[in-house]
Amino acid sequence: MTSEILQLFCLQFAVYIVWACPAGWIKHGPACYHMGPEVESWFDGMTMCQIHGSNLASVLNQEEHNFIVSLMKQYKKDVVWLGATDWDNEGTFVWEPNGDKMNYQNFGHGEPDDRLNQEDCLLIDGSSNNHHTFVWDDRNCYDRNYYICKQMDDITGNLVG
Ligand SMILES: [Ca+2]
Ligand SMILES: [Ca+2]
Repeated sequence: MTSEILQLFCLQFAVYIVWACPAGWIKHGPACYHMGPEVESWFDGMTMCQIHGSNLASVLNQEEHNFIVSLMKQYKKDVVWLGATDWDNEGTFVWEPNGDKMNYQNFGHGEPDDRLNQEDCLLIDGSSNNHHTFVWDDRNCYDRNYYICKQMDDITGNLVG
């Protein structure tokens, strides 16, 4: 084995053994997820995630959406804040805190509707008492809902996001 290959092997092994999710977090793909145990405003949810080295979760594709929905079902949390707002530009949701553009969306029919001109924060709504079945909706950021944090694997440079 050349030293180059050996180095690569060691690096991969180091990444493998070092990267584990904190206790209480669930590993999926390149990230760790944690369902907030209490309802919070969007702001307080984001703060709690950040205190724990993460952000409110971004959802980058259908597979990740499906995974988070599976966690919502598992933990019996019908309505869960995600990490996006249209605070900067009404009607254009971006992933916070970096303002990353959305390349994937899964809004329910008629959403986002900015109801009463007061809905700037994103959640997944799985409530059984309306027409929303695990699709995205904008809500008042001060509403209190469950929330999900997402911590990226920082070893490969995808730092917290
Ligand atoms: Ca809005
Ligand atoms: Ca709405």
